[in-house]
Amino acid sequence: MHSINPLPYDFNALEPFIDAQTMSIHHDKHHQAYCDNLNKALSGSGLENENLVDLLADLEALPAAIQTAVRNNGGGVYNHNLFWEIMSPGGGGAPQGELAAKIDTEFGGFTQFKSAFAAAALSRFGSGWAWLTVDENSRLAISSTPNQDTPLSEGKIPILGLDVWEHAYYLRYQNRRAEYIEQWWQVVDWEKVGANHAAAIE
Ligand code: MN3
Repeated sequence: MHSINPLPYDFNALEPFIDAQTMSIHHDKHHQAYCDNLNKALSGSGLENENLVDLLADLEALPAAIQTAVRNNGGGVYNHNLFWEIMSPGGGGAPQGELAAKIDTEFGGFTQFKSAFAAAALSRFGSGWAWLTVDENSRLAISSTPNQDTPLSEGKIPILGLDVWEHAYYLRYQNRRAEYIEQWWQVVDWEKVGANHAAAIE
């Protein structure tokens, strides 16, 4: 049985950038529903206790009948676990150390990185995610996926992700996705993203 990680802070901890009601519905209803549906899909498959990362990394190895359900709901479980962790009430600021140096080298600076990431998040049509990933050669890349697709299924490790489904921002920002993205930087926990980066390049 899979379960979702508890939020590492209170529902209202990311106010005013992300409101408490959005966090509550997003974590307790949306995220929990992905998990319930993942468990339902895996039930009876013999894969109930497989590691989620392993399942998502090789979707084509799964029985055809559950591929789509695992892709959507397993992705939903994994993506949101990451999302809660890379935010914090003490977030904002800029990356430090090795990750900062790499962002400078690969994107030309933190400002340029943020613009490119925001463009990926803004141009995702409909529901999906924007990502900062690490590939097998330890290189960083910005990308975007539809629905709950995860970079794990493309052989990349996500270290930062932004949920741009309307359920992530509609109560506070309505149709103003650009404003949500701009405000979201204030809650990004760069220390955690740096730790994700360090783990990904090990
Ligand atoms: Mn979501």
